[in-house]
Amino acid sequence: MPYRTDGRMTTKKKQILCVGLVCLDVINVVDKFPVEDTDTRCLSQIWQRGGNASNSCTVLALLGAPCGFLGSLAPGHVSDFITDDFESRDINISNIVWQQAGITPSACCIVNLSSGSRTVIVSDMNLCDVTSNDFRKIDLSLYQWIHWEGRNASEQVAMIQQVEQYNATVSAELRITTSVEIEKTREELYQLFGHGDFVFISKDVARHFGFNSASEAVKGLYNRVKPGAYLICAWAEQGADAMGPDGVFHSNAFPPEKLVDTLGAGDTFIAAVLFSLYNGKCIQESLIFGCQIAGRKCGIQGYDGIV
Ligand SMILES: Nc1ncnc2c1ncn2[C@@H]1O[C@H](COP(=O)(O)OP(=O)(O)OP(=O)(O)O)[C@@H](O)[C@H]1O
Ligand SMILES: *[C@@H]1O[C@H](CO)[C@@H](O)[C@H](O)[C@H]1NC(C)=O
Ligand SMILES: *[C@@H]1O[C@H](CO)[C@@H](O)[C@H](O)[C@H]1NC(C)=O
Ligand SMILES: *[C@@H]1O[C@H](CO)[C@@H](O)[C@H](O)[C@H]1NC(C)=O
Ligand SMILES: *[C@@H]1O[C@H](CO)[C@@H](O)[C@H](O)[C@H]1NC(C)=O
Ligand SMILES: CC(=O)N[C@H]1CO[C@H](CO)[C@@H](O)[C@@H]1O
Repeated sequence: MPYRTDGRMTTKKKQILCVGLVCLDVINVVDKFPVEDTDTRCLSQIWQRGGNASNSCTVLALLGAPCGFLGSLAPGHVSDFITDDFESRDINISNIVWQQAGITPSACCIVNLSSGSRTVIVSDMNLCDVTSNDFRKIDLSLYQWIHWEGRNASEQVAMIQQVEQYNATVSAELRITTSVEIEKTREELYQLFGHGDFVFISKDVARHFGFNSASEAVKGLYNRVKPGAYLICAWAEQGADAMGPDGVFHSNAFPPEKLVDTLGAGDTFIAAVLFSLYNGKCIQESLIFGCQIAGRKCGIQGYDGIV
């Protein structure tokens, strides 16, 4: 690979595409939870582009990877804010699917600074997800890696199968690596275990299957992934574990001096692991990098400052 001495590539690397949800998060920080039917002054109120795949794109872009987002939006003020924010971070949104019906999802979040509790109200998400037909329009030759946030799983499996077919028609170095995240404990999502070269699961999913640590979970669920794949599970302050054909791996967490904001720590972890693997690093090194960047994120508000 033609690296320059400053570590940058002389030839443009292909993009990483993240497929999933984008929404608006309106975050209100208060020093104590408001009483119903009263006016309260908040400590801060910020609009933030949210959604798991969307957050992972932010982190990939900050780390310096060319990346794109694929998801649905409905035209309007909320989507204007969202597309401006994507563009300000150099995230390629040329594949966004504009839906005629439904509204762009948004969430109103009240953070009680005294207790750290988060109360979230989510708007009715009647917006259609991206389908495998939408995916068919994408020029796969632009991508080196595609990541799916598990949502409309049967459609997503059909997308991954398109990638498989594409892989079969190109030479080895042009093939696309795939990864999936199974975050919610929904039966439908579990079909995603069998797809993807890298499968990320959450604590919730691990617990749902009766496992009480990341290491138990990756060992116990490894029989569900496809041959040769890696299964990865993050576990907040306990770090993260992985299992692959070459064994089991662990990284401790890297706690910040002061916990400031853990919202999106999981998305940061996934993005940092992908970034490291995308750059040819091994799984052990990538787990450590993921925990380092995610730990740094927990010490700051939002994402600016993780690199
Ligand atoms: N309290 C913490 N201290 C240190 N590191 C943390 C902490 N919480 C999360 N991390 C880091 O973030 C990674 C991802 O953690 P995990 O997915 O469990 O976070 P989460 O709290 O569920 O985040 P999210 O808000 O995205 O759901 C962990 O592997 C760890 O490296
Ligand atoms: C963004 O992605 C599209 C394909 O969806 C591609 O044609 C375009 O060149 C990309 N833009 C940049 C700046 O890389
Ligand atoms: C907010 O935090 C305060 C202080 O810890 C606590 O007394 C209160 O119950 C919390 N309110 C909610 C709704 O979590
Ligand atoms: C998920 O895909 C199915 C088709 O497989 C479709 O009927 C359904 O409406 C989709 N759900 C969403 C939320 O888009
Ligand atoms: C595409 O090819 C890569 C490289 O051989 C392989 O790792 C991956 O599993 C393939 N992806 C799919 C979806 O078949
Ligand atoms: C919209 C959505 O599914 N958001 C989820 C992103 O991931 C975190 C945990 O990592 C969940 O708590 C969110 O609900």
